[in-house]
Order: sequence, then C-alpha cells, then structure tokens
Amino acid sequence: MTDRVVLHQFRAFWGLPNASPYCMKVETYLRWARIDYRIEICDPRRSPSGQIPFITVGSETITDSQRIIEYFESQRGGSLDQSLSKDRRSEAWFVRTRVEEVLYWQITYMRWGDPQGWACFLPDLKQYLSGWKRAVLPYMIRIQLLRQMRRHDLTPRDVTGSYASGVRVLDQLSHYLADKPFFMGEQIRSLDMSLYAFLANIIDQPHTNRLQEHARTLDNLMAYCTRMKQDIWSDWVAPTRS
Ligand SMILES: N[C@@H](CCC(=O)N[C@@H](CS)C(=O)NCC(=O)O)C(=O)O
Repeated sequence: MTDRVVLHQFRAFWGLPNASPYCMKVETYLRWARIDYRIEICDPRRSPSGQIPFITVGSETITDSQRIIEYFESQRGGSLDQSLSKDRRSEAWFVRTRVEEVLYWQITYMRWGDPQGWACFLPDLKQYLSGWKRAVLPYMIRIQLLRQMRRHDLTPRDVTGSYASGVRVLDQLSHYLADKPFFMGEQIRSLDMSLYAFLANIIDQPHTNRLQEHARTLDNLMAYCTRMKQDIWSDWVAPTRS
C-alpha cells in the first residue's frame, strides 16, 4: 500500500483555498495531478525549513513548493513540462521566480502593510487565535513584516507607490499571456500552478485595493483565473470552521 501524501499548510481563509500562494500552488498541482492527499494545518515554525508548505510521504519530507512539484513530476515522468524545450523551461523559470518574488511581497503588503487591508485582515485573523496569541501575535508579526517590507519599498504611508511594482507585474503578465489559454501556450504547465495561485490571492480576496482593481481591468488575466478555477477547483468546498 502506498503512503498517503500529507500537505502541511495554513487553513483555508477568506474563501480562498489558502491565503499562502505557495501553499495554494502546491495544492493546485496535487488537484490537477489527481494525487490523493490530506491536509494537516501547520504553523511555519513546525516546518523543517521554517516555511510552509511542506509535504510528508511515509518517512520522506519535502519542503519548498517548487521542489514538491518537481518531486511528484519525477515520479510521474515529468508530464507537465517534459515537452518544453530547454529555452522555454528557462523562460518559465525566470518568469516564475520573478513573479513569485514581487507578488509575494505585494500580497503580504495587501494584508499587513496597506492600512485598509490590515483593518480588514486583523479581525478575521484574530478569529483563529485565542488567549495571549490573539492579543499580541498579529502585532508582533506585523512589526517584523513592516521592517522586511520597507526593504522592498513597501510602506503604509505610500499605498499607491507600494502597489506600483505589483501593477507593473500584472501588466507584464497580461501582455505575456496575450490570447493564449495558459501562460506557456495551449497546454497547462507547472508555471500555471504558481501564477494562478498568486493571481487568485490578489483577485479572490475581500479587501478591495489598487492592485486588485487593476487586476480586474485585465480581461485576459481574469478569464485565465476563471478557467483555472473551473478546471481545477470547481468541486472545492471551503471547509467550515472547527
Ligand atoms: N520558497 C518557499 C517559500 C514559502 C514561503 O514563503 N512560505 C511562507 C508562507 S506564504 C512562510 O512560511 N513564511 C514564514 C516565514 O518565512 O517565517 C516555497 O516556495 O515554498
């Protein structure tokens, strides 16, 4: 009997499968590949790398979203990207790593840095915390994140300026996607697992902001997200709170 895959990640939040785009990327892949898995709610501090997602399969532990996808792809014979040339794979690597870097901090800013986003996020986050954690943890994390965000030119004092890099990335992504069904062409590729998860975390969340508004003007990106959601997530039901 083969061991069941366990995906260690945050709980579903705000009607999104995951508020961590990296976790949602892995889960999008597992669903697309029809790999049987169960979720274990996890705090990053319990991860061997200090970050989530990670997966366990029997005695094996694999950290990092991209390494996890590569692990399953090697077992499946690399079905997602194997027909891509080396040049196209390099292109996908550059697009993915750059977009993940910029949009990760944009999504972090949307929740922890943008004053209106923080006002929307804080009460919902607190619902999942109790005791001292509820009283201090969000504020402690915010202080750390504000320090890190400053290094990326993201500050609560300049909301418009802070979203500028995200707006640029969305424009470039819209241009790159053009009228193709998926980012690399006619077929879904590993790049789509990542880009969809990051875009969904901007578009499908309750706080309206400049970045989300801009995303909603980019018709091809919106149609792409709808397609990915329908193809991979249409049978997903948000878990009820325990
Ligand atoms: N390169 C990692 C990045 C994962 C990551 O940044 N995870 C965040 C949650 S979205 C995390 O665990 N942050 C906690 C921390 O860095 O302390 C991956 O692709 O899995």
